[in-house]
Amino acid sequence: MRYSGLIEKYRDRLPVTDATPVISIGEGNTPLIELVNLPRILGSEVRIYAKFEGLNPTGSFKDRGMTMAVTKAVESGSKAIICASTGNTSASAAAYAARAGIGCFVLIPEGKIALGKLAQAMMHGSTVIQIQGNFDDGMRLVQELSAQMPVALVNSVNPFRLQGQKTIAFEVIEALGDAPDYHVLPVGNAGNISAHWMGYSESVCQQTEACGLCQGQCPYHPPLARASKRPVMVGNQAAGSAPFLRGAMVDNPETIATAIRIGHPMSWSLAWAAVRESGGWFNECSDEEILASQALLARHEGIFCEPSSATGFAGLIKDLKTGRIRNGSSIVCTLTGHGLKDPDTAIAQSSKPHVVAAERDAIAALIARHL
Ligand code: AN7
Repeated sequence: MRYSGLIEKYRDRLPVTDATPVISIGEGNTPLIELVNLPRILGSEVRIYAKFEGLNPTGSFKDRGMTMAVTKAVESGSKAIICASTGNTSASAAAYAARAGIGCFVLIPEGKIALGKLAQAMMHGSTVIQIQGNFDDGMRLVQELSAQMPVALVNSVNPFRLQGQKTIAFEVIEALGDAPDYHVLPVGNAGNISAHWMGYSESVCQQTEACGLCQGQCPYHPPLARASKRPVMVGNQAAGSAPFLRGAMVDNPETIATAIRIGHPMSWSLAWAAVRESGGWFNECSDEEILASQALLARHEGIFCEPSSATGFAGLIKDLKTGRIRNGSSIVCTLTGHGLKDPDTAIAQSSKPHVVAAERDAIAALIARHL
């Protein structure tokens, strides 16, 4: 059957009815790519799978939540949506609003969002409002504005966002046949780690101790996703923007990973619950570590994710080095957004192209030097 988006696929586990007007651009169903070179290069005997969310319609995991949030906004009669964003939410909101034929207002921090994301929000026809403030300022403002005006708030404080995003766990379980031992990912506003945990929690058979993998026969077992356990959740933050490591909100977050430049995460309690209940933890990674891990994925696995996405992998490298994640483990790493979103950061850290005459001999000499 033709794949037509995650709401159709998981409608039995999402808050929709037959009358709900589904707004989809074919999101979800992203590949789970086993890393074939980096475990050896890192000297670890583990299986690492990258869930490459950069292959969603607008290039990030935000589409999973946005298909639900915009669907429900349209169902309830909204004619416009609004969000604050570090970039990806605005790109996704703009695209789904365009698809639905409704208005879209996005508040972004001036000068602090990656070029590709700005291009998307503009191209999809949203009203782009650059604020002289950061994401946390924007978040406060859109909460106030949506309470006063007829615009539906589609940030992850909208519960339908997490409902859509939880489907990533269903897909991982289907691909692996069970939950992995560990699931690592970057954390900014903390909606995604909360949604992952929700998805895993809904997939695990409550009767596992009694019946093992019960093949969907017991009433607790969802029909599509079957897991015997939930993974340990590891959340990773940029060091300059790490409220979960500080144990308190951060007022002036800074990091090259602009998508997670967030100091006052909205899903604070849910994220702590995910980490505590799973026996997990948070890591912080420097900007240098983030860029190095982005380059490792690009150069050794052919996977180009954005810096914020690489933060999850940067944290994983630390945990493998310290032995906190043991040999023999299976690990899923969510790569939240595509590297093409942020060409400036990619170009700045790569070696420059060679400029030569358009002559065979000159090029041949260059190739010979690099063979
Ligand atoms: C690539 O777009 O918050 O912890 O406004 O774009 O669920 O916030 C983006 C967040 C990780 C963090 N990776 O996820 C926004 C925004 C990428 C992101 C995160 C974001 P959450």
